[in-house]
Amino acid sequence: MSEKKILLSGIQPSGKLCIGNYIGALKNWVNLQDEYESIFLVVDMHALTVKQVPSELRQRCLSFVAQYIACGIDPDENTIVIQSHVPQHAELMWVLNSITYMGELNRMTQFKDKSKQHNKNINVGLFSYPVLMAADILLYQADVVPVGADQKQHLELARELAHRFNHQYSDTFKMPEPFISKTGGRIMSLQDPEKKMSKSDENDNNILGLLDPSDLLIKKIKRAVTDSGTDIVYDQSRPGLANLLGIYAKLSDKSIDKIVAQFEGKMYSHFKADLGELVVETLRPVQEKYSQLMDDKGYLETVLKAGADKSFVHARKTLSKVYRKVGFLLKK
Ligand code: ATP
Ligand code: LTN
Repeated sequence: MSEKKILLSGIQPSGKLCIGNYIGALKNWVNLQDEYESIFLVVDMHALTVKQVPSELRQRCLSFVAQYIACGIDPDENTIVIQSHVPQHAELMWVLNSITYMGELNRMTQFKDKSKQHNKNINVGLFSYPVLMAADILLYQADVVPVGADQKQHLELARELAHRFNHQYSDTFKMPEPFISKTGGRIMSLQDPEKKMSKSDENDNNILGLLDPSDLLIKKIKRAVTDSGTDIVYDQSRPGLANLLGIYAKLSDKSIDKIVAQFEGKMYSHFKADLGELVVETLRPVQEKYSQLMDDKGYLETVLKAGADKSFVHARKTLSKVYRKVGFLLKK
């Protein structure tokens, strides 16, 4: 194994990847990938917690892999893996289920939100979702986990379970650290800037999709909710404008102050037109690379085969240690 620390993160193949996922997660993955031994998951088992059309789920998994690579993840230097290809995720989850309290899962805000959103399908998977996420992380002894701010509570549970297991048996799991950007950790919906931008949002006008055509991206930004003010300043009580400024800052790598100075005396329409251009220019190379990759499914399958083989080695090692510690009789 290399000397580098381990980075691990994942995204559910539900909905369509959006600029929130890009800024909150993918962009950080790309920036950090060389510093760590990195594992990027497509968490298809998590996606099952809300209703999926099987053929679409299958296609979306491959499409997400292509989008990871198109955004700049280097599959030769890092591991890209589909969660269901490595059975140890589910196996470790079962062990962790037995040291997780109902009360801990009941407090999870994502569970509360998703239960409201899918009130006809509040299944056990939705409830124990954070335990599977803890298994993803602990299975690979991850040191750092780059995610958006909405995942902070889940990360805290993963740390708590690592600590609990280590204390109850003996030192087994590394303590994972969250990596959440101070700005851009929570990109908000375009039409409803009080709620987070979410790739499964039913209203497509709320999100900027990574694969949306340029004219649609520009149109959505033009129509994004702002307020009746005229000056371009950063003010949390003006959430629509603050969100657009945040997106501008993250994509241009400029500070908010610098952007505010740049647009002093200009109108919203001017700022939105510039932001539209910035988003389109950022996504153009991603979309080009994506089309090339989707024309070569054989290549994507090779990446996934290598990813599964490599992950399996890490996963088997941790799981057999866990099975031994909890007292399972080992198969000879
Ligand atoms: P869904 O709507 O399908 O539940 P989602 O958009 O919330 O999905 P996830 O798969 O839950 O996306 O998250 C993938 C990654 O993107 C996570 O690291 C998450 O924290 C990050 N992320 C999701 N939404 C945002 C957002 N609005 N701002 C910043 N980061 C985000
Ligand atoms: N729950 C995460 C996705 C996820 C994840 C992980 C993120 C599943 N397993 C492991 C980091 C590490 C979400 O973004 N909804």
